Order: sequence, then C-alpha cells, then structure tokens
Amino acid sequence: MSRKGFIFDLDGVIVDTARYHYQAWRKLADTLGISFNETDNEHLKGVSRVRSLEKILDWGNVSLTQERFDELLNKKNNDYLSYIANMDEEEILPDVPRVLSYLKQNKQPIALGSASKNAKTILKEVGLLNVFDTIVDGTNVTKAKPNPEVFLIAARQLNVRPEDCIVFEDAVAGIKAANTAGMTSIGIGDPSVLSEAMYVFKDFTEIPTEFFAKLISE
Ligand code: B16
Ligand code: MG
Repeated sequence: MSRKGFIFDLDGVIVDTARYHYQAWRKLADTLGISFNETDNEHLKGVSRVRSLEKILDWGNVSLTQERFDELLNKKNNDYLSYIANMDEEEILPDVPRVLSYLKQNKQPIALGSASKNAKTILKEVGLLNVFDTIVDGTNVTKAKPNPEVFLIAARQLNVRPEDCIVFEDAVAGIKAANTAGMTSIGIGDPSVLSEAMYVFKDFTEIPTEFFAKLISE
C-alpha cells in the first residue's frame, strides 16, 4: 500500500456549472451570429476560457481584434459570474459529500485540479473551500488541459507520485491530461464520450465505497 492522492476536477465533477458556462457562451455566440449548441459545448468542457473563445470563433469563421476579443471574454465571465452568484450547497453533485468524507476519514490527501479561474469563488459558495488539502486552478497554471500541468502541480503539492494519483474528470481534455500525467483516470459522465478513461461512472452514486477502499489499498 502506497500513499495515494485523489484529485478532483470542479466543473462537472463537484458541481454542475457546465450549464452556466453553456448559457454564457451561447449568449456570446448569439451576439456574433455563430450557431452554438450543447454538442459544441461538450468540446469546451475543461478547456480554458481563452481557448474556448478561440474555438467558437474558429467554428464561426470569425476573426476579432485583440481588444474586442478581450472585451467579449470579460463580458462572458461577467455573465457567468451573475449566473453562479446564487449557488449554494444544493448544487453539489450527488454523493460527492459521501466520497469526500470517506477519503478524509481514511486520511487520504485530496486536491482540486480545475481549469477555472473562478474555482475558489464556487467552492466558497457551496461550502467546500476548506475541504481540499490543496487547490490548483486556472490562476496557477500556464498550460491548459489536455496538458497535464494542473494535475502534476496538484500531485507535487500533495507530495504524492503521479502514478499514485487518481483523477476524477468529466471532460475529454481532462482525461487526456490525467493519462499523460501517468495517473489513474476516472471519467464521470457518458462512457461513449469518455472512452479514454480507465474507468467511467455516470456519477458518484454509481461508485461503491469498496471501489475507493480498493484504490487506497493497492
Ligand atoms: P473560467 P474544470 C473548466 O473547469 C470548465 O470545464 C470550462 O468549461 C471552463 O471554460 C474553464 O474551467 C475555465 O473556467 O472561465 O471559470 O476560468 O472543468 O477544469 O473545473
Ligand atoms: Mg470539468
């Protein structure tokens, strides 16, 4: 048995903020006359804010001055912040508290590994800011997922080897990042979308406690 590190993505794993990102991106796309649906949004999950706007502009074949780009990005974030302003613990996804308490009771190091620059605001709103041993978010990384930087920093801060880390992710880009880091990747969502993950569960209600016990004892 070696010391393990459990790393959680935020949007789509701990809380369902993906729908708020979707609303904000959709509003921006409408402004530019670019069509944008939920399938398109799937490609933005786990992707940084700047890279997300670049992708939307590519899809619509639209180019912007740097000034307009920054202005729209700012507007998107303000819209997003207004949507998440009233979040509370009700928006924590099912069984996340059970999993976090089990890992804490068993003295397992836990980290947040998110691309979001709004991660701490969200954790505070839902009452989980003090649960993690370390928080690595969009303000700490220079390379966005699928680059493994965010998870490698989290492993280093937990003082756990990457091969002993287990990552929970809802995004294709995040699963790729975990795999590249040499970590155990666990997809939370649709198995056909997250086919590169080592294990996939629809949500945490589907993961029995024994599964965590086995990961800890391996
Ligand atoms: P922000 P995660 C990611 O968070 C989201 O999945 C992605 O849709 C978003 O664009 C990105 O954070 C940046 O978020 O605009 O709040 O800085 O899934 O890595 O927790
Ligand atoms: Mg996510």
